[in-house]
Amino acid sequence: MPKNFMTLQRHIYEGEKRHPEATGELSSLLSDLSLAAKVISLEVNKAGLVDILGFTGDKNVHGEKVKKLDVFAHEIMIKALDHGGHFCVMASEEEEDIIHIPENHEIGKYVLLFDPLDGSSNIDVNISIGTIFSIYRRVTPDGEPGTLEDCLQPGMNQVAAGYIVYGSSTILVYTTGEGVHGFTLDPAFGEFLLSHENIKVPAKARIYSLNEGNYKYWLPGLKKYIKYIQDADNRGRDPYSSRYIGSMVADIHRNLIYGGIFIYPADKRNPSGKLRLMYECNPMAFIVEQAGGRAIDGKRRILEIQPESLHQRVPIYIGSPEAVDTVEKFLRIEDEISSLS
Ligand code: P6P
Repeated sequence: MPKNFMTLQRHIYEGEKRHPEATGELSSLLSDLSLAAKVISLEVNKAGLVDILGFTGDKNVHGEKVKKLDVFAHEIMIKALDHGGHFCVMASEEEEDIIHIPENHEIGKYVLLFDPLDGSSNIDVNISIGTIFSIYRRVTPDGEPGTLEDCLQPGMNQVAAGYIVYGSSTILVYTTGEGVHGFTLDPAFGEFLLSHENIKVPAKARIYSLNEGNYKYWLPGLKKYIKYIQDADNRGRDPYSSRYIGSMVADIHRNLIYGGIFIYPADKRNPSGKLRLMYECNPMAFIVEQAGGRAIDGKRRILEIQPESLHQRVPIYIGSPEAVDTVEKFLRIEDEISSLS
């Protein structure tokens, strides 16, 4: 039996009670999100059993056309969230354009951006994957359908953000700007129970996470930083451990708990990196900052970037504050050197 039987719903509700002006709407929409998470978790965890492969075209044991799991997760998120009257508009990694609320549904005051299943290429080899969500208050007049302007807000405007990691257990981690809290799904009765209260990322990193296969494309500042952290002698302490499973949510979740830095850098091939600002980097940056960490694109705080397009990519260096401070120095020195040449 868990030590304190605090469910996600009760935790959100108690958080809102501390704000007399709260309408309870955020509690309700986060509860709807947790329902979507339970359904996706069920599907992800049985994918290997009922032939739900990573690619379309196959039929499962019921003879139904198999959807890619990320398409399935995308559809579940919309079905669970488009009729609660909370949102005026949505945006998904799986959809090029913004997603309007159906005409016969009430239009709400919030905006939802999400990556329904990040890292889904890992599902066929049983590596943890995740859902990421980011929530804003709308900036256009209430009652009207939401617009792209409602979506393209800087990350500092987020009112809530979170992720669900489908791994050895299913964990939902969220923040509404009052700390970061983690809930583990008890499949026995389908409740998310508080398991990680007020998560704080260790100031010092023990782990560094990036794809070292891209070494030849890295810029000089990053090469020097990685060499520096690998060379333990100059720091009088044990070298870092390298951990990278190619699933952003799982890599950042581990580093959040143990202390570490996750990097998807700008490099010679991808000057804007690979990861998406609106529904990957912004929500993870809000969470990590709320846990005492830092998140930059190499020069700027991720949360201060003014978005230009829905699916824009940004480089990201995120995690333990001391590690991000150090890599920032290496990048800045290199910038200064290259500006002199
Ligand atoms: P690479 C998964 O495809 C993803 O979007 C992130 O979850 C992950 O961190 C990154 O891409 C891995 O990319 O180029 O190292 O395989």
